[in-house]
Amino acid sequence: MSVLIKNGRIITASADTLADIFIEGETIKTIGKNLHVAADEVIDAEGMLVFPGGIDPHVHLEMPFMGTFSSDTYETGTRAALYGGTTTVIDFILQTQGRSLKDALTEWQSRATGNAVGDYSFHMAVTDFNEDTKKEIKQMVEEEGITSFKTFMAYKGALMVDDRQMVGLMQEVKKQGGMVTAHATNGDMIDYLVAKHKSEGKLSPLYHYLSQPEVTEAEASGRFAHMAAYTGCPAYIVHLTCEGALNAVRDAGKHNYQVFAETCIQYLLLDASLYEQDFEGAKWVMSPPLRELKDQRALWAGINQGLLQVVATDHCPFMWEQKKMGEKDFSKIPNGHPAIENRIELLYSEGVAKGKISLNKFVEVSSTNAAKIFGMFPRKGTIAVGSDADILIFDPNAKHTLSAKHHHMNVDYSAYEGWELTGKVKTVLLRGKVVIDNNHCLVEKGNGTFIKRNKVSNII
Ligand code: DUC
Ligand code: ZN
Ligand code: ZN
Ligand code: ZN
Repeated sequence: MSVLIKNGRIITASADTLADIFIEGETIKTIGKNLHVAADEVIDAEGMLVFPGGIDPHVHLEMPFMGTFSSDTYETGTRAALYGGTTTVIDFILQTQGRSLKDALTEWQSRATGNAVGDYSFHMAVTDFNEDTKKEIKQMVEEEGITSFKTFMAYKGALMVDDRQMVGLMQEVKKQGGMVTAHATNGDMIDYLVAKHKSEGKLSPLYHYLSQPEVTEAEASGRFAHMAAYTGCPAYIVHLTCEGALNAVRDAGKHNYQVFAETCIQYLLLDASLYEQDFEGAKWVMSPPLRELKDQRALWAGINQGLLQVVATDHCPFMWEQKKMGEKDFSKIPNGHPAIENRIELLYSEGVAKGKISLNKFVEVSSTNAAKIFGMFPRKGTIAVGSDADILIFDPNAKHTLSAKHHHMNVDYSAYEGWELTGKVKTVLLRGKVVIDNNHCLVEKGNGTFIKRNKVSNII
């Protein structure tokens, strides 16, 4: 099977070229002007932008969490990702305390294998680092292609690791050529504030926000960055939301150490005023919570200064009925919001079309940097000869409105209901196959494959 994409404006992290792309099988064969080659399928991309397929390195599909499961399965979640121009996602395996990493991997494989529609990979969340787990790190890196290890510095009792475990994990992961990532918030401080608010009868979603003030994230981000610098372990902060945490990343640079960091689309676009309504605010109850306008400004600046390399989603959807588990107590609202399908279009519309980031930066933070940081480059994350033909053909002028009425995520509300966007996904190719065309999905579950990742390098 061969495909020729003609006349598109190809944007990568470093180039902007009018050219044709010839694809044979799953990979890109030739890129050049006015290619005269016979192809089974010809796509005219005149007037369109042609991007590498999006990579969302932070999603939670069918995740057991807070007494329930996030509502998108591998099938619905990766399909919705494709509709939104994201061809590869990285999900999180959660080790249960007392269980092996291998056991957890087997559980996640049973949910993903044969069900994913788009490509996927796994991070391993280590929640219990001990002598047994330590021995498994090498196997994960060398045999399973799982090279990033996630830690939670909050959610004490279920997921949180203490600093003793963190430093031990960092030393081992560095030795094996991997990366440690962190949900960097101070779990003890948060637990104290949650208990205090509850004892005062303050139970609405607003108190979820007020229990996780900026300092809880700034402090933990700084602590994590210092432990990374001390151990020399490649490190990455997930879902960074605020100016204080950004300054912790900046501070690492002052110690001549680079800590990679990701923000998520919601922290760039939404703010904490959404919690000032009754239970409706539960739609945006996530951890860390939405912040202030000054934090949004800091995050856009952080992207342009290269301090934040990735814009992900932390996609972790729950049905409204599930959110209602916390109707009488904010601490029981399952944390998370749906965005896997909306990330690319939101970032283009609110970032590129509104002049906040360049087209090249858009590609960097939506695809290329995640591929580089997490060991998938140049197979994924760029448009180049030999790379997987994961391609997003995007109409920069199409206007449309986001709504739960027509999204494809398995969740009954939209966190962006009624948002009017400029720029829309038109056609998506995954490994050379057209998977989305004008809002139709052309492939079934089982189309997605697991992507083994390489050891992590410290260069991007
Ligand atoms: N935060 C969320 O909002 N959901 C999933 C896990 C997390 O850390
Ligand atoms: Zn998190
Ligand atoms: Zn310092
Ligand atoms: Zn998460």
